[in-house]
Amino acid sequence: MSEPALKRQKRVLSGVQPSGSLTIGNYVGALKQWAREQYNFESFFCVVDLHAVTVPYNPAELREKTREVAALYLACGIDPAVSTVFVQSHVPAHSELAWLLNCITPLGWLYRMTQFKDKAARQQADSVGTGLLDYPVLMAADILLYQADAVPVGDDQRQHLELTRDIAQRFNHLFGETFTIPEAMIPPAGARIKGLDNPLVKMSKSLTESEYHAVYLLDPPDRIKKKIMRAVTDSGREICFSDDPEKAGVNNLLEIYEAFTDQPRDAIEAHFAQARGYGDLKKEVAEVVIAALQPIQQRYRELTSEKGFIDELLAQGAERASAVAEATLRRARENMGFLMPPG
Ligand code: ATP
Ligand code: LTN
Repeated sequence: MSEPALKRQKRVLSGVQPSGSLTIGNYVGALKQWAREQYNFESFFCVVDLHAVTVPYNPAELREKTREVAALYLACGIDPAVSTVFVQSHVPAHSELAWLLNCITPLGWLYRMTQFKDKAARQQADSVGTGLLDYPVLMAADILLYQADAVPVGDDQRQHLELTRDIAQRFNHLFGETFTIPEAMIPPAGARIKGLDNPLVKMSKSLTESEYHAVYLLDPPDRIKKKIMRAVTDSGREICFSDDPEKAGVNNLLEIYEAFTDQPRDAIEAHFAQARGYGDLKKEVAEVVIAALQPIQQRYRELTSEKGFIDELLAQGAERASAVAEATLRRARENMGFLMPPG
């Protein structure tokens, strides 16, 4: 009797762009669930540096932020003995699969992407790079190379995940079963944190001039407090979750509190029912954020004090990631009809 086929553990893959300093939005929308899910899935977490060059950037800053983001993955609880942590550009299969997928992705699918429309609108029309339009195809390559079953991301990435599924299905239909169709894994709380200075827009690490827009993971406690105390709210006093755009500021503070404390909404509303006003809410939100970031910052300092540690870890990660990525790329090339090199 033949052995039953070994069932492989389900996989996740996700990434963050080294396009600025990581915010609490990146933490609760992405990293916090990565750290939790790494024990349930075989996990791959990459620093997506090839994505960060799709808008104007500074090369020295890119290098610095790439290391910083990798160190923050670990500081936020990603265990390199459990998960594979690597830099996207260290695994050339990402760029190569992106080219193959480009050739089966209709342009119309890309022009529809809201992130493209938003980011393109911020630049002079004649200087928007082709890479910005092509961004989601590279993201699809990141995910499909690892045959990921689930992709833990914030709510803003839903559309890109749908596109990844469409591309995978089209490829499988044209060339035979090649890729796993991945699911988005969006956290129940904290998937859509808004700017503190403008609660109608997403909190972003790179698209702002205001120093009161975002709390960064490496902000010292007094800055965190100052930013949260200055968060835009309304002139009312009622502290409850709400979809009303007028109440978006208070709702955002409550969602931050929810994501950091993991408490149910009714318990949070009951807790704040006695508050004297928004000042009390802000003070408590600042306290929970500061308390959660303190150990992350401590660990970040330890990890980065050892020179070369992060680079060494990224080298090992790239090797592990390459083995998986190369196998998928080979299958994709073969199925597409490329003559395989001898040997
Ligand atoms: P940029 O401003 O450079 O476009 P970003 O801050 O949106 O970047 P990304 O690198 O694009 O960050 O995203 C990394 C991860 O963090 C993604 O999973 C994304 O969904 C999540 N994320 C980003 N911003 C938020 C937010 N405000 N709330 C929840 N999740 C977020
Ligand atoms: N587009 C993503 C970043 C990203 C990503 C990925 C996320 C690039 N490749 C693969 C998950 C899986 C964003 O968050 N802006």
